[in-house]
Amino acid sequence: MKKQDQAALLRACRGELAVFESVVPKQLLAEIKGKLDAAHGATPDHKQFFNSAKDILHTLREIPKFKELESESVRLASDWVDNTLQAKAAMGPWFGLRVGSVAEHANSHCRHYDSHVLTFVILLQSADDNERAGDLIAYTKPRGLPGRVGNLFTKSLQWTERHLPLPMRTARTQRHLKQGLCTRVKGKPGSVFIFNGFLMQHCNLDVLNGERRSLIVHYLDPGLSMGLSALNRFRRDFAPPTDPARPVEPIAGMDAT
Ligand SMILES: O=C(O)CCC(=O)C(=O)O
Ligand SMILES: [Fe+2]
Repeated sequence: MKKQDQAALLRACRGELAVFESVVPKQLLAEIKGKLDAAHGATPDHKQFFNSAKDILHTLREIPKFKELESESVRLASDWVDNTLQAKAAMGPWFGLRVGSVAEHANSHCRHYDSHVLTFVILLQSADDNERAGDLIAYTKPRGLPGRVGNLFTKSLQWTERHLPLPMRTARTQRHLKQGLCTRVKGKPGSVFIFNGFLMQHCNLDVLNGERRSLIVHYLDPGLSMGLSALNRFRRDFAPPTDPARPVEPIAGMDAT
């Protein structure tokens, strides 16, 4: 791996955002889109669509650059857990497809920390509008290490914010952008964003037109959220409301294609 990529991954472990452009080739993006469109149309609950996450992850692992980024960041993030949290973390990965659209405002401008130490966001498709395209908003200053109680307290505050009306959540994001507290990460389809979501607060803009699709992969859950993570994630993005289980794949399968 290139020195500069490794340095970016190391900084990501400490709470910065690492962006890798053009990881997924255009041709493959088009193939994935074709499959996802068909899966989306298959049933009204879009179950087949959401169940495609695992296949997509496996397809991405056939890209040498993706595989390298995945194994190196998992290695570095595991070291970070050992040295900094001094806790045992469940490896995962947990994965799911996230869709941002004009019909999905409940998930927009919802600031949060992930319960996991390592998050991959693979942008599969951008929304049409330039201004309100569901872009990732990344807060620039990582938080200090919270204890279990502090973590739960923050989570419940953020949970409360989710229930504020969208205009209030939007105004807050706009204010924070103006104050330079966060940055807007546009990315293009094929970009991969890697970060320590346990330290780096983030959210997404709303979408005015079209659909933004991302594959989210979380690794390393130190168990500091006492099950709230499962609830959050389930409600937020990880499955259609009828599906109670989040997809889990053992780490032993990581290199399997
Ligand atoms: O789709 C994205 O850009 C990020 C989604 C996210 O933060 C999450 O699912 O935890
Ligand atoms: Fe997140």
